[in-house]
Amino acid sequence: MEKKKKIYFAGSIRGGRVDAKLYSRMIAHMKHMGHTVLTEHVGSSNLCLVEQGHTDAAIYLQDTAWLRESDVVIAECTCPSLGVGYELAYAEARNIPVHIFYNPAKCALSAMLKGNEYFFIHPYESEEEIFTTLEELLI
Ligand code: 6K6
Repeated sequence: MEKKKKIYFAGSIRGGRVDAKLYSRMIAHMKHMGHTVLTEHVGSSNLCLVEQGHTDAAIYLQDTAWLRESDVVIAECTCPSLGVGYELAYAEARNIPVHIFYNPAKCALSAMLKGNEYFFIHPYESEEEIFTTLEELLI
């Protein structure tokens, strides 16, 4: 029987919000599959308003707790982000599986991710490919 997963979705926030709508569609797709996405706010369109209520220390404590609780990390890394890079290394140190999506037409993924055999790397050309891959790996 299919196991519903707790997913930590990682995507750029202070690194830039150019792909925020894509994050939101990826999160909606994973929820539609019946999984729990612990970090839905990463796809939120009015982040500035929401961000005001949280201290950085509270964000760090909450996110690292969610990472430890997660079954898998799904990251969209086309827009580079220090926070996402940190989260990926944090997950690796705790043996949590990490899947990284990026569009090679728009960015050159860091060698620190691409060169690390621990990470499952998924280059894509179209958004449809992302959804197909998510369905294959989240069964
Ligand atoms: C609340 C709601 C939306 O935004 C907030 C406050 N900010 C953050 N809240 C939760 N997680 C955050 C916040 N800022 C960064 N992160 C985490 O770091 C997310 O899990 C992202 O995957 C990652 C983004 O890092 P930066 O360096 O691009 O900000």
